[in-house]
Amino acid sequence: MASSRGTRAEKVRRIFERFDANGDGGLNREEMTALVVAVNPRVKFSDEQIGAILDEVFRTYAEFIHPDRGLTLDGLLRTYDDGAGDVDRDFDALDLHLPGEAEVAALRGRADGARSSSEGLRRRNPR
Ligand SMILES: [Ca+2]
Repeated sequence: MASSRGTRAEKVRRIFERFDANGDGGLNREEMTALVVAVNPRVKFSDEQIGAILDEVFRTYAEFIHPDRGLTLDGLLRTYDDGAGDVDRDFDALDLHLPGEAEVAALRGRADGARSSSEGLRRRNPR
């Protein structure tokens, strides 16, 4: 499918933004930990295991690591390209939605206001 790559990149970007808690354009160890835990809801990681996973990612993707900010979006995209995770599965596990679906989800989950703080933030910046 010709369009799958674009959709895929968009999904990775959404995942990235969800976990870039301080919005600096990189995923530091703390943010990466949250991501790894969130996309593996059925796995109980020890601190040691998490540490090992992050060491591996930061070593393997050293060229995508910003010294202060951590793993960049390009780096995260690369980890998925390399098969480190399944974009579609992770995307669904995180209950994320692409723009078209988001409106449907908003209609469906109107009572659930807590989850969309980042969406609210975006709406405050009209373009
Ligand atoms: Ca960050």
